[in-house]
Amino acid sequence: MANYFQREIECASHEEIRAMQDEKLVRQVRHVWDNVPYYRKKMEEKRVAPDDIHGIDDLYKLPFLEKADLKAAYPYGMLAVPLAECVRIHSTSGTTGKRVVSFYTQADIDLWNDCCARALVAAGGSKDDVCHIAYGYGLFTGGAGLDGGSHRLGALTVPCSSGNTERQIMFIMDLKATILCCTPSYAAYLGEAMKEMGYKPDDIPLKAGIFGAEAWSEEMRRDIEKTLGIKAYDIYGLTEISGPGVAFECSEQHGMHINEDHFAAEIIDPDTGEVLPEGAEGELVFTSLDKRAFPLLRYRTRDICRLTREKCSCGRTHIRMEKPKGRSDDMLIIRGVNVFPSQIETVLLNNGYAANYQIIIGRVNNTDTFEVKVEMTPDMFTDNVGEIDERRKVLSDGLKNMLGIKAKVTLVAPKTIARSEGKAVRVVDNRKI
Ligand code: DLL
Repeated sequence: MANYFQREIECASHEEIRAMQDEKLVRQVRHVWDNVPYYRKKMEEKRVAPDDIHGIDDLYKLPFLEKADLKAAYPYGMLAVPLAECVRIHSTSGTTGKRVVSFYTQADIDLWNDCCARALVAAGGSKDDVCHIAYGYGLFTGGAGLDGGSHRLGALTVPCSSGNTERQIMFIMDLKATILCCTPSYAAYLGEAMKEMGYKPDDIPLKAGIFGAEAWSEEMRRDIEKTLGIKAYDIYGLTEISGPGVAFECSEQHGMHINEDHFAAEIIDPDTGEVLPEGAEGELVFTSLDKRAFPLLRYRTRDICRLTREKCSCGRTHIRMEKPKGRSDDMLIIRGVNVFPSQIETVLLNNGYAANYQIIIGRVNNTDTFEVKVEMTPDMFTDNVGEIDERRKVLSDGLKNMLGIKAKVTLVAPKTIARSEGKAVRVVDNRKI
């Protein structure tokens, strides 16, 4: 029997959800028009006014927002309420230029906490759990988001934040943590460290993990589930739209339910902006229906995925998004071929490697060089050159089959590629174009 945090909303009929979205969108467009001159100007340029928006079917009439808009409006240009009503900011982990700053009223925080509580309940969580949070706390939304959800549930929250792996493991074991929240790459690293310390999956008290903030493959899920002895659930979100909990996986582990009462989702063709039908692959676009301080309409996420309304046996009716297969702006173009890091990861994990790898791209004589550097696992580590050559060939063939282009495969000793406590750094692009 499935548990829900807010059954009346999570299991509402499609008609009920639409009616909710219709009403909220009309209100939200008016709120933005009245309070955000930057977006009002964009609407005027597109010759659309609040009176043209009667419900969710009119969403396509509204202009898109992109990261460039948020940078242009930095820091206060997208704020839709007086500063005195805001109680918090968070910020994205951008590495260049100004970061995006997102604002929250207390009501915005409350609805975000509800979304994260829904995710925890969908992963089997309740007030009886000990929820160990190893997402970073601070400007990043991971720590604060799951922390809020765990409090909302009444679980015992362990706000460990990221870093200090030994201390993390000590608290997980001593406090008998049952739910682990962190990035999938850090979960894999924790699993590896615990295995080395001699812990077997049965010794580890964890039963579930809520992992997101970066793309991860099904193979990586299976690996983490095996080493930690847990069920691993995906969670998705972005700072601009609130943070983690925009969508989350249920017991079916087959796509993430989008919290449709708060966020309307569309899939568009990233080149033309045209809205694509359900089931088509394209760029995910979100409209925030309830947020008051930072209410983004038609925000282009750059994440590439599909949506489905197929019935889910967990009983939730909210539309599901598949695992994003990458970002359109993370997509690498190598010798003219589109390559997503997740495709490379699938080949590695299918061949028995862990997800410890780096993709190194360069350019020599106007031709791209493409190297995949992979750690051997301790079991496969050897100095027998023939054996290493054979392994390299198998991987190289697998990558060629998956991507259609040839990569130079370099096998390195276990633990020689730097680990990350937050989002993993997988790509080193040395091309100066
Ligand atoms: O990563 C929020 C978050 C924290 C989500 C903790 C889940 C757990 P940002 O730093 O703004 O926010 O990065 C957002 O990360 O557009 C995706 O490209 C990527 N991303 C987030 N979750 C997933 C996921 C947080 N489950 C960007 N799978 C998004 C794949 C993800 N990519």
